Amino acid sequence: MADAAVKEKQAVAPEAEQELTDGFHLIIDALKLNGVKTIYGVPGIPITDFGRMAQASGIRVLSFRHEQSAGYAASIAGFLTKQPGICLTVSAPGFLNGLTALAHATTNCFPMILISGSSEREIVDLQQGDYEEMDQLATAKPLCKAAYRILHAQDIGIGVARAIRAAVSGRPGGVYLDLPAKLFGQVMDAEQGRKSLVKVIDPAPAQIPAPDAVKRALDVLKGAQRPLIILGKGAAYAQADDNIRALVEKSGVPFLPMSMAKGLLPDTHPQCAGAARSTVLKDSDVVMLIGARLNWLLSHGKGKAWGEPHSKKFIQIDIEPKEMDSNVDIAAPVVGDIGSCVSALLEGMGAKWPAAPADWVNAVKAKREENVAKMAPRLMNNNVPMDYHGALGVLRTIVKERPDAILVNEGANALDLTRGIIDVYEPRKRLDVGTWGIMGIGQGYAIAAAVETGKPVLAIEGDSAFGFSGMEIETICRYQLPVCVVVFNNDGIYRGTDVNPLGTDPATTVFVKGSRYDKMIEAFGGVGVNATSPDELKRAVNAAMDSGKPTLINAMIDPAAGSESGRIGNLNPQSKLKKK
Ligand SMILES: Cc1ncc(C[n+]2csc(CCOP(=O)(O)OP(=O)(O)O)c2C)c(N)n1
Ligand SMILES: [Mg+2]
Repeated sequence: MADAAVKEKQAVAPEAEQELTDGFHLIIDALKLNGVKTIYGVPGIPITDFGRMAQASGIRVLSFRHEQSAGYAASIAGFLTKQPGICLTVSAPGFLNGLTALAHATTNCFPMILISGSSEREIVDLQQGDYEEMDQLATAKPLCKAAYRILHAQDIGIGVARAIRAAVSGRPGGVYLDLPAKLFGQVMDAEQGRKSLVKVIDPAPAQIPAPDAVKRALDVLKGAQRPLIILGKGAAYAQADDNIRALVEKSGVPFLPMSMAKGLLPDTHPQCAGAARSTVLKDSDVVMLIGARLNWLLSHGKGKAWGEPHSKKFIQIDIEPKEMDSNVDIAAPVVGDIGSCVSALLEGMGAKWPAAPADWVNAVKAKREENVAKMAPRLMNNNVPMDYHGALGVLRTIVKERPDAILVNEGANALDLTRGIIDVYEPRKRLDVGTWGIMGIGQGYAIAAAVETGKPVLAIEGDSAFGFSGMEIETICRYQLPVCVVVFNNDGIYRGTDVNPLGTDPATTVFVKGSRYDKMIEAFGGVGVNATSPDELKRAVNAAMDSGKPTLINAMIDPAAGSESGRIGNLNPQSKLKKK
C-alpha cells in the first residue's frame, strides 16, 4: 500500500509541480513582448476566450460589429504607428470579412496582421465539412505580403516574430497568421514556453541608399528648370517629417502632396502646389517622387496630364526596387527607406544648394493664387440646401482652428471636394480611401485614429460611403470615442436625382430621400444633429469637437450638387455605340 502510494506520488508530483502554459497565453505573451497594445476584432469560436484573456492581460481589445471595419482599423493603426495593426477574426466567414482589409493594407503598404482562428486541419484538409471549414492560409496567400500557420505551441514565438517582421520590414504590408483552434489549448512547460518567445530586434531595419544613387538624383534635380517634388503616403508613413520639410524648403522646389501626404508640410506653405496641380504636372521638367507611386492616381506618369511625351525626368525614392520603371523610365532611382534617403539627399545638398529657378517658382505661385481666389467666394456661400462648397467652407475653418484633429474622409464628391478644399496642417492628419478608393473605411479609421492617437476625429463621409460601416457608430458610442461623423447626405451615390426610366424600382444610385442618419446614433446614446445650413453645421461640429462626445451630423446637401464619380468620372467605361 505504502509503496503504491509513493509510486503514485512520484508519478504525479513532477506534473503537479511543473508550471505549465498554453497556446492562449503564449500568443498573448508573444504579442505583448513585441509591444502590441491593441487588438481590433470580432469574437466567436475559436477566439472568444483568447480575446477575453488578452483583455484581462492588459491588451486593449476593441470589439467591432463587422470584421471589415476592425480590419480597416488595424490597417490604419499600422499606418499611424509603424507597428503592425492587429485584427482578430473567427474562422471562414469572419476571416473572409477581414480579408478585404488585409488586401487593402497590402495595396496601401500599411503594416497589419490578420490573426484568424481556423477549424481542424485534419477535417479541413480532407474537406469533411467542419464547422466553418476553409483553407484560409491558401485563400489569404495571394492577397497579402506573407501568410503563416502555427501548428505547435512551441512555434508561437517564432511564428509571431515572423509575422511582425514580414509586416513592417521593407515595403510594409498585410500578413496573415493562421491559428488552428487546437493550438490555443496546447499545453507546454511554462519555462520552455517563455524561452520560446522571440522579441523581434530591429523589425524594420534601415535601408541605406547607395551614395551613387543619391548623387545621381541630386545631379538630375540640380539640372532642372521646372522641378517638382511629389510627396506620397509613403513619405507620411516614414515619420521623417523634419527632414522631409528641410529637404523641400532647402530645395525651394514646389511640392505636391498626394492625398494622405497632405500636412507633411502645411497646405498653406508658400511652396505648396496643391492648388496648381494640373499646371505642375504638365509643365515640370524634373519630378522627384518621395514615397509616391506612379499608379493611376498620378495617371501612370504619362499621357495628357503630364504634358509632352518624354518631356520629364523622374527621380524616385522608394524602399521597393521593383517600383522603379514600373510605369515610365526612372532617370534617378533611389532605393532605400524614406528616412535614410531623405537624410542622405539633404546631406548631399550641402550648404550651397542653388535656389530653384525663380520664374518657375513664381509661375506656380501665380497659378495657385489664381485658383485659390477663384474658389474663395464659393466657400463663403450660406445656401440652403447646402452645396458641397458651402458645407466644406465652414469645415475648412474648423480644421484650421483645430489642426491636431484627424480628418477621415470617404465618398466620391464628398471625398474629392473635401480633399481639394480642406487644408491640412500637420503630418498624418488626413486618412482616406487610399489606393483603391475603397468605401467603408470611415468608422474603422475613425475608431483607430482616436484610439491610437488620443486626438479628436472629424470624419466627413458621403451618405453611401457611411453606409458601408454605419453600424460601427455603436462601437464609437460604446468606447465613448471623440469622433464626430458628418454625413454628407445628398440622397445617394454621386447625386440623389437619378430616375429609373421604367418608373418601377428607385434608380440604382439613389437612397431614401431626406434620410435622417442623425437618428441612428441616438439609439446608442450619442449626439445626433440635423444640419440644413452651413451655420448649423458649423455650430454642431464645433460643439462636438469641444465636447468630445460621439456625434453624428446629418448634413443635408443639395441632391443635384454632385457630379458622376466625383473627379474621376473619366474612368467610367464608354461604349462607342450611342447611349439609347
Ligand atoms: C467597396 C467599394 N464599393 C463600391 C465602390 C464604388 N463607389 C465609389 S464612390 C461610391 C459612393 C459615392 O457616394 P457617396 O459616398 O454618397 O458620395 P457623394 O458623391 O454622393 O458625395 C461608391 C459606391 C467603392 N469605391 N468601394
Ligand atoms: Mg452621396
